[in-house]
Amino acid sequence: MITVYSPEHRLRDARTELHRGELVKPFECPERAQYVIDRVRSEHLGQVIAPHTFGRAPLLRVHGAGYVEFLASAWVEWLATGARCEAIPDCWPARRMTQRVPVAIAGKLGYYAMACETSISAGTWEAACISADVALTGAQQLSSGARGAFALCRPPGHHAGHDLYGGYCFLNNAAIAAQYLRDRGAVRVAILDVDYHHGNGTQDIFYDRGDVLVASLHGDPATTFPYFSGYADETGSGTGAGFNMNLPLPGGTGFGKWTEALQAALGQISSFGADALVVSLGVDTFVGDPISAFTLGSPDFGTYGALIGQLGLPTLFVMEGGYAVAEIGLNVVNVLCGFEGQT
Ligand code: SP5
Ligand code: ZN
Repeated sequence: MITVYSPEHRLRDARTELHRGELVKPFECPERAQYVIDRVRSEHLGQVIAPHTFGRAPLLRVHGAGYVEFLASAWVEWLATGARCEAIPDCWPARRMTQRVPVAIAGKLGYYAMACETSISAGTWEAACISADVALTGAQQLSSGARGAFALCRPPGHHAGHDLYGGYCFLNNAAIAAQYLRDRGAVRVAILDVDYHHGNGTQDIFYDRGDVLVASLHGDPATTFPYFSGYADETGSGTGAGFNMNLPLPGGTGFGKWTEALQAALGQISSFGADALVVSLGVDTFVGDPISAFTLGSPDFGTYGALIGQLGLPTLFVMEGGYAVAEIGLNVVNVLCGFEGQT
């Protein structure tokens, strides 16, 4: 399987993440992608290629123009205020307040943020664009007939909505890739999100659409980030009614119960009649993950990769979360090898 990778993911290297009231070194760090690419190479998964440059048009197919402008200029506008540290919002459009977009950068941060653990730093926008290019180059591989491809995206994307950033995400790489596949002739595309956290951004982008099925397995939002999205009764609206599937699971969920939920999602994807599958591949379901609460073991990742492979669909794997850094490469490559039938 071809892997798409750019070392320029390192441009996203924030110093701060708000965690339990403290500013700590971010869990979503450059070492993550380094461990994954090292494992891809040591296991001889296949060729590693650099991304092509697609520009803004494919981003604007799923994100708002004002939001993209905001991301592109946020760091420069933040520095111009005299700020000396990274950009973190401190005021939000909460219940009964106006949803007008402020002019000042401090206000825009609150308007566009769905969570404030994610600091905006020098190079964040450049890295986010390259990460989207990685996903798009992977999608292009499927359009050219590949059965599988791996987009080693960093920063991740599934928490980024139409006009929302947060959860370490800025541009929704999986959504951008799925829309690209639609625009290149796929009639129906399914997105399977196996990251520990609910893919609220992906759900947001496709919630009223029947041409892209979104199915997500995740920690119960009653107790788990992103808290305000991911309940089972969120099933889609309008022409999208019935095309959003949430499978929230309790803390402590192990591979048995997790696999039952996966089978339900795979059944839905199968009856949907997808032409292509995009997998939002977060491996923060791993037992050793520092911010998550499922208990999958490393061999389980290979087992479920094989189950995904049994769908027989052209499949693009898009890297999302996973913060047990030393094991991230093993767990990701296990999924990909399982998919290819090499366990
Ligand atoms: C892409 C992705 O996986 N994003 C995750 C963003 C999670 N950010 C907030 C995490 C809050 C963690 N709470 C820690 C509880 C520790 N027991
Ligand atoms: Zn996650």
